[in-house]
Amino acid sequence: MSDFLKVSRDGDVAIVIIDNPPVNALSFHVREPLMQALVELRDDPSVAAIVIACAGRTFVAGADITEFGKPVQQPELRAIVATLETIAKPTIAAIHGTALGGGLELALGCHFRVTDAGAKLGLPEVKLGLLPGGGGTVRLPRLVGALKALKMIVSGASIGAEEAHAAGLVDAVFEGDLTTHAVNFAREIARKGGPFTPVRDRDEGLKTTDLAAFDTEAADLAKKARGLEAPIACAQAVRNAVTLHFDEALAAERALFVKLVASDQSRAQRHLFFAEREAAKIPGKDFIKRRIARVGVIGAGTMGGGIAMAFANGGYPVTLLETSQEALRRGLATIDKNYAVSVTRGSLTEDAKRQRLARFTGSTDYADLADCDLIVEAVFEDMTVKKEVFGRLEAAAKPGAILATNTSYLDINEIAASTSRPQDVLGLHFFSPANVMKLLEIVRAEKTAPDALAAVVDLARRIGKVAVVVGVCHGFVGNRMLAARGAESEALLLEGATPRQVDQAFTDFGWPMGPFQMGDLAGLDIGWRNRKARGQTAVIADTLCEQGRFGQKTGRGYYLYEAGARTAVPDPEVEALIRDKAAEKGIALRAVGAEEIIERTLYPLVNEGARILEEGIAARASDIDVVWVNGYGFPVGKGGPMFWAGLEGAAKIIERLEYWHQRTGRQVFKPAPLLKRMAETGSWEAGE
Ligand code: T1G
Repeated sequence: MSDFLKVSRDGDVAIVIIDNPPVNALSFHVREPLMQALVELRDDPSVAAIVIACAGRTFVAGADITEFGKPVQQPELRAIVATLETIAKPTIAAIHGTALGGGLELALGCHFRVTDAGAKLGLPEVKLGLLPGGGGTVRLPRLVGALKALKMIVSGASIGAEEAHAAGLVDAVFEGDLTTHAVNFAREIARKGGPFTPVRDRDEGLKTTDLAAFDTEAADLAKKARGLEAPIACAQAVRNAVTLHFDEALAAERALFVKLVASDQSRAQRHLFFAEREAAKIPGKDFIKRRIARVGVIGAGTMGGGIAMAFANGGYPVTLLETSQEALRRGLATIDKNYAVSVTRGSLTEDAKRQRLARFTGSTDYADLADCDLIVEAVFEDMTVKKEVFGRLEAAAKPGAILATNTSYLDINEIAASTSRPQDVLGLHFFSPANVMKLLEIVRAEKTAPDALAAVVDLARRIGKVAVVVGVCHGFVGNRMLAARGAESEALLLEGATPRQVDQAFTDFGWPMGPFQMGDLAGLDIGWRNRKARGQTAVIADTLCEQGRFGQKTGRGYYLYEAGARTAVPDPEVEALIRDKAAEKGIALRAVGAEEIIERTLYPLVNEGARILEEGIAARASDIDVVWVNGYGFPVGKGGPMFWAGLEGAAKIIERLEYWHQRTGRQVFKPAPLLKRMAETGSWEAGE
């Protein structure tokens, strides 16, 4: 036996319990005793059936991701599954919590799978830049059919117990004590007698395959891969399950897995998996997090309404405060409409909509915030207005309530200092639409209390947000770096790049869209208002706004948008405007290539990230990657700007930054000292 695996007996049924907290990953110290136990139980004539279950909160959540990139230690999962399929007596996987990746593949090595009602099953390897490497691509289609397997494996999405049962992946779903049910199921199966067919020899799911329909679906999925290799490999492996003999398909899966696991894309996506979890950890001693049971939101506009929905969607009662009944009515009507759209789209049931709406209480009286544990203001982005709100808040909010501002740019230390309770003040920078976007920048002000910070970090995870703790500076991490990325936008246009060429360079890099298309989507008037407030100008963007060209919402911005459509069509008028402005400035137009576009946008992005790290605004380089992947669409296959800098080569980035700095004199190109140290040490961590 081992500390990570126990075998017990219930009569002639053997029960193998894996116990490897926190998620029962199939680490080497689990695989070794598991293999040994399976061989012994297989050869033990007193054992009529074998149940594999897990202790703790979940069934096996996959291979141990921390082992990738290190020498493989036998036995591998594949060998364990192959051994399982040499067992003639019935083998049953008893699944609670999640059976993911290698965990589901282990279960697919069993003759039967039984679950409790809350179980979720999936093969999410594609999210790590991988494919199921333990036989999942060849066994899953045999049970659920090639098309469903294709969708599950390429999306990495899990399915619930009932859906899995209906699809033939699960043989029974039990209420109550799962292990007891599993043992009874095993005993009954054994009593009825075999032979028991291993999944590898079952093909009911393959017989119904329409290969043409499969290829059509696979082609559609490939279009969404945006340069990622894993989704393509996943589809190929599932297709092999249909067209090749089992062993050939299994060997092909292995070859594809070995290639992917060594790829930069998978290293990048595995980096992000752990980076997201690190970002939510607050250094320092353990403290008792403040309790948050009820949330108040001030302002029911676009941001306030979205923030209120984010909390209601996470199960929290929300008091939504506005200045008038009419403003409150409008805000609540928008929320109701948003939920109605989700119901129409099928992503929300009517019942869930009712439950969520029931969590809202509207008010125009600050006194109604007195029972809130967290209050988030999302009022007009103006310091005077914010201070007025906090002045009223500190009187209305109960002692210990956390007072959060959703400001994107304003100085939160100044807001906190305007109150008598700065220890309760912090920033919750949501990204619009706040009920959809995953990223939440949690801004720690100078005097923010650790127990308040820990409470909102914990709350963020509970409402499905990806939390990153950042420090106070103009634009915090994301928007400050966004400014650096866009600093050369106008210069690139005036020197000869068209909006389409710049955007194409970005989409070829793997971004969902480029900066000009993004500007048209968000609305060019937002940036215009910010520039005017700060006394800044941008000759092309300002001129477009002066002409009422705000982007999609006005049908034209940098691009033209046919009535109501979202397709960006290059606009000759804009290109003529750019040429005219360049001529006015005496700038000779020239061809600007994609490489130059990337050097003048993404290298400054990395450089500003290095400055942010130097200043301690972000605690880790990986936190910056989490911000950019979850808040701005940085391609996951490149791991975020700071991880990508390692792939690109810090020395090369410095060399090009120095070239552009010398050529333009602009500060955005002046290499940060930490970037130079990264080039020397290969690490962003100070002192490494
Ligand atoms: N390996 C190693 N550590 C893991 C892990 C894993 N598979 N899954 C989670 N952890 C750690 C995680 O880093 C965190 O550590 C702690 O467990 C709690 O996780 C051969 C090749 C299961 C839904 O992709 O989706 O199998 O921060 O904070 O929110 O074909 O963890 O506490 O130190 O996420 O309750 C495929 C990944 C692997 C599933 C639970 N499996 N995990 O969520 O907790 S590749 C996956 C998750 C594979 C085979 C292939 C989630 C969860 P720490 P958590 P959670």
